[in-house]
Amino acid sequence: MAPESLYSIRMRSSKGDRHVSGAERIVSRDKIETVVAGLVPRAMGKGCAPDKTIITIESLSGLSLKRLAALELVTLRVRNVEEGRDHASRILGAVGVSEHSALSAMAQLSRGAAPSGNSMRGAMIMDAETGERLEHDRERGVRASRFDWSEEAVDETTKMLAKIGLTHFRTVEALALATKVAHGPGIVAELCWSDDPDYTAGYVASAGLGYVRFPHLKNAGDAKGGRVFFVRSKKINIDALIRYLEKEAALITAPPVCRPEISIDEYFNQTRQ
Ligand code: WAQ
Ligand code: MG
Repeated sequence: MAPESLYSIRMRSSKGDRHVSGAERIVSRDKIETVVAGLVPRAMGKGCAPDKTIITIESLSGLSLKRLAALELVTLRVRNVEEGRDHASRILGAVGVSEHSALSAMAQLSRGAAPSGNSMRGAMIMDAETGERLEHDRERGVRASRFDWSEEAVDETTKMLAKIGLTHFRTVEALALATKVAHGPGIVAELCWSDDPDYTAGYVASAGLGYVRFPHLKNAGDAKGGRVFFVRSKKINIDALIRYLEKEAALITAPPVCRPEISIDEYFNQTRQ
């Protein structure tokens, strides 16, 4: 579908200055009412009732729209957080994120990467080599926005993920976000784990690696989470990257190749072939 007939719908709910929930959709004109109606219970239904919810409906007419195939998805078998983070750091290393940067990113996510000590609303942007933080606002970070699955691709993806036991909405949403981010100008890789205390899985992703999931990147009960976008800062225009992440629309139009759960050794053996 041409961008002329598509709309970006964004929902954000908050209580005081605390972010409660958010959602991103890109849909055709005839789906707007249904999609908005579906976002309202999502905003209001959280444990913590928001005092303000903003829903934006924006035409993508005249704006650029990238069509992308979802990153290939694989889950790495890990027994605990230590193993998860250790393997995540090794995989980041394979695409050029220095050990120093990977460890610093993980330490900051664990601590709460915002200066206030909370989790950020958006992501850190970090130099893959030096670990220097480059985002302009360290409290908020950079929010990837204006992305979604096409209708056909999301149905197919949901079925494929269910077949390998992945039924949580977080996986489908994170895969779309990671696919958009991985195609950003100057992105080396992404690292993420949730700030939901009950959700321990996380991932590292890049255009070359695909989406590599880890069942444990943090301990259950821990409410500190976040995202880090690693970049090659000497080579990139940071403002162009932020514009891509926040403003340019991306529609994920093809489902991922889904691989069964494997060990780190199998992972490295397979990728070497
Ligand atoms: N752009 C940049 N950063 C974001 C965005 C965004 N649109 N949304 C959230 N973040 C940051 C923010 O710091 C959050 O605290 C953090 O990421 C985590 O967000 O099974 O659910 O929505 O494969 O809690 C990953 C594993 C789940 C999924 C990630 O993230 C799987 C997740 P959450
Ligand atoms: Mg969250």
